[in-house]
Order: sequence, then C-alpha cells, then structure tokens
Amino acid sequence: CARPRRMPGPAFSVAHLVIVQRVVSMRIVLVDASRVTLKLIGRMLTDNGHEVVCFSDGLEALAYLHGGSEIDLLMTSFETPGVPGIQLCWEARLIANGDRPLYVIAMSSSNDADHLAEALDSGADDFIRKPPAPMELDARLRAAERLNQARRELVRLATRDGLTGLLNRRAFFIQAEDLLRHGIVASVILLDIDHFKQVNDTYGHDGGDVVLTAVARAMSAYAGRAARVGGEEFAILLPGVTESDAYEEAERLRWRIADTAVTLRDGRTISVTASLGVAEHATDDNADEWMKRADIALYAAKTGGRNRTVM
Ligand code: GH3
Ligand code: MG
Ligand code: MG
Ligand code: MG
Repeated sequence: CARPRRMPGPAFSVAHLVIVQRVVSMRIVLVDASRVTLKLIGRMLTDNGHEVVCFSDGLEALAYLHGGSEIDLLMTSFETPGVPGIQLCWEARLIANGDRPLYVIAMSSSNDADHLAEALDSGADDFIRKPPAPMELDARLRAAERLNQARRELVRLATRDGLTGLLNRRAFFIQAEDLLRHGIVASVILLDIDHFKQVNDTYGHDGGDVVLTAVARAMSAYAGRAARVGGEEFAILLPGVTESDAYEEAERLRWRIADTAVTLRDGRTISVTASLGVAEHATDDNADEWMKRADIALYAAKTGGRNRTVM
C-alpha cells in the first residue's frame, strides 16, 4: 500500500506545544482510599495551581458530586470504600450533563489490560497508573483541559446564536421545558422588531445585523435567559415573574429599544421599535403551548399598531 505523504505544515516540537498551552486552573475532585496517596497526588495538583477536594470515601465523593459542585475533573482510584471507583466514573458521567464538561481519570496501582479497559468502558476519559510521575500527571491534565475546552466550545456552538451571542432557539426551548417541569410561576416575553424588512431594504443586510446586535445588547440584563428565536424575533424567560410584572418589564425593554440609535460606519443612524407579547404559562402548558400564548399576544401588538406590548 502507498505510503502516506508527509503533510507540509508548521514545524513545532512537543516542547513548543507545551509552552503555548496556557495552564488553566481546574477544580478537581480526588478520590483514593489512602490518605498518603491523596496527600501525594493532591500536592502535585495544587502545586500546579489546581483547586483540589479530596475524599477517601467513595460515598462522600458521590454526595459531593450530586451536590451540584462545579468541577472540571474527577480523579478516582478503583479501590475506594463506599462506592467503587468504577461506579463513580459512571455516576460522574450521568451527573455531568450540563454546560460544564467533566473529565474523568481513573487511577489504579495495577496496570493490567482488564483494569484499563474496564475504566474506559465505565466512562473514564483516561487512566493513570499510581503513583504518576509529576511530568506525566501534568501532561495528562493538559490533555484533559484541551478536551474540556473543546467540549465547552461545542456547547457554546450548540446553544448560542452566532450573531448576537444570545441563546439559540433550541437552547431556549430546553430551558423553557426545564422551567415548566419545576412548576413555578414564570412568564415569557416574545419580541419582534417592527418593519425590519425596511431596515434591510434601506441599510442593507449588514445594517440589519448591526440593529439585531444592538437589540440583543438591550437585553443584556437577561443574560442566559434571553434568546434569538427567529431572524428578528427574540424571547426572554422570566422565572418567578407574573404576567402583569412581566408586562412592566417588557414595556421598559420596549422603551430602551426605541431609545437606542445605532450608528453605521458611514455615519447614518438607525432606530427601530419592537412589538412585544407577554404570557404566563398555564398549569399544563408545554413550551410550545406557552410560546403560542405569547405569540398570540405579539400578533395582537402588531395588528394593534406595533411599538406596543400586549399580554
Ligand atoms: P413586522 O413589523 O410585521 O414584523 O414586519 P417585518 O418587516 O419586521 O417582518 P417580516 O417578517 O416581513 O421581515 C422580517 C425580516 O427579517 C425579513 C428578513 O430578511 C429579515 N431577517 C431575518 N433574519 C435576518 C438576519 O439574520 N439579518 C438581517 N439583517 N435580516 C434578517
Ligand atoms: Mg418576524
Ligand atoms: Mg418584524
Ligand atoms: Mg395573556
């Protein structure tokens, strides 16, 4: 068979790679039955600027993970009292379903293939033989950080709107469903820019994009709950807010948008208005039904003359 051709590319050495990767401080949970081992590995980690929480009991570690503590890395030995390390690997995988990626390293003093395969099959990302050499541990943590970084980037790409940085439609509906599951009072504001087609026609698509970005910025107080759900349509989730209070918030937002003028590079300024619909969810609503209520109110705001809020 043909020999692969060497790809011409930037020449860099491994040492160079190590230098360019920023050492990022990670929050690490370290689990091992032996306090001596905890101290030894814990010291290596803290010396490198990481934050470490140690457990000699698997059950306590599991409770800590379930407690919602935000961690970046779980390092667990196989042989732990309470909950075995293998199970911890699994549980960590199940818990870490949010926006914050969790890297899992299994550790064992044995190096046999069975152990290694079992660890990786149980959800571990990597395997370390104890005690690790400091250099090896450092390198494996850099690999962990690279993967966590890539996972964070994937989450961002999957949940954020590229133009405005707000949540995208998909992430918004997931949050709305989540909120409904909790059964608390909540309202939604649906916002649609008025005569936006005219903005594009007059100032070009780029001018339109500048306006979309400015409208998104006017919602910065709602970071993490504001979304771009359509081309020039936005939505905001308001947990714990009744419909009439949401109406007041929507009105303030409407004024803020009407007061915002964006200046293009050529010096021309654009200002827009928006129409808003507000709705509290009903007891048995799913997210679609809830948004439908807000959409009906928004439609009433449009037909009522635009630049207004209807609940
Ligand atoms: P109305 O007051 O009834 O909402 O009128 P409108 O012109 O805002 O509504 P319409 O739905 O007819 O037009 C929306 C326009 O938004 C059409 C589309 O070209 C534009 N649009 C959608 N996505 C984008 C985008 O990403 N950038 C820009 N610049 N325009 C977009
Ligand atoms: Mg629209
Ligand atoms: Mg519109
Ligand atoms: Mg209503």
